[in-house]
Amino acid sequence: MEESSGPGPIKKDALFYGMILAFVAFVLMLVFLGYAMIQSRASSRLAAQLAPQPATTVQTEQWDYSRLHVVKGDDGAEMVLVPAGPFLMGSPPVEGDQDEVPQRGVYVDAFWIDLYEVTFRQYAPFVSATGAPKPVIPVLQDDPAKLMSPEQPVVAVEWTQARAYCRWLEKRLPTEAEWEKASRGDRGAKWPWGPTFGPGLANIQGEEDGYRYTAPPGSFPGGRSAYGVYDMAGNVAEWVADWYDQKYYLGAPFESPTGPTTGKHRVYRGGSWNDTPSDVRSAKRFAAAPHQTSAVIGFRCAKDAAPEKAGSE
Ligand SMILES: [Ca+2]
Repeated sequence: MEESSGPGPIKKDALFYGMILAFVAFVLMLVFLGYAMIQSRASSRLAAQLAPQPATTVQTEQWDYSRLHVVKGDDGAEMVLVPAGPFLMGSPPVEGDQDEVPQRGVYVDAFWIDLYEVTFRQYAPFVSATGAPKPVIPVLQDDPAKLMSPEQPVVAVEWTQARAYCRWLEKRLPTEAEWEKASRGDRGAKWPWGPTFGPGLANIQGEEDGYRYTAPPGSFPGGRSAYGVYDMAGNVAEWVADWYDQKYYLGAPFESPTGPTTGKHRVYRGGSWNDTPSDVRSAKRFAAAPHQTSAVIGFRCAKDAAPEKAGSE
């Protein structure tokens, strides 16, 4: 290359073409840079599409369990305190069934509730001590023994016997409102863990979750409720204290409702190992005759928490 700067003997043409060349090179560089940017964006988009999708469609609330108040009773069952206060009960019309409307704010006094569903192992001493009938699964197109090992949740218990079991332990069945609050927290979450259903959060219909029938309570830690309660969705549906009335929410009290004073059916909640995601929603209501027994219905117990004692037990 010849000297390219300064006036002098260089021909004007050479200077002119040199400038043109430099300009063209500059433009080419810009074009190349632009192309490279577009390419890299496209490839990163492609990479994002091809990357395995983590369960981003399932929203869970990441509940904070650091301040849970859990005690273990004489029966060995852990109970958690659900503090007094309001929660959203029922569903907006588009989200749930007719018996779940209207959705409303309901105040519930503080109460304790079992962290886990009652198991066959826990239920057996009650049968021995009181002469209560042994659970017998009425209908199952398989060997009932598959549901009846000691670590599995007890099923095939009449409502009356479930209540008697809780009373035997100086507890009681939770009310329908208490049960729903313990399951969905105070902000009306659709499922115990949050607003969308996802795999691995509850034992429902099908074996994809690892269980054809019941799972030992506590097998789905990702599906705990805001109060740390296990298996409120699926596994076994659970008897609660209230009589069932399809229209109860239309006129029910807003403070610690205890259900209609009479009825034909008792409420059970939570859905079971034989239900769909929609039927294991926290607001979903089921009803059955109190003497009915079923391979899908079990229960857990609750207990009053006197306000002055709530922090000291
Ligand atoms: Ca299942």
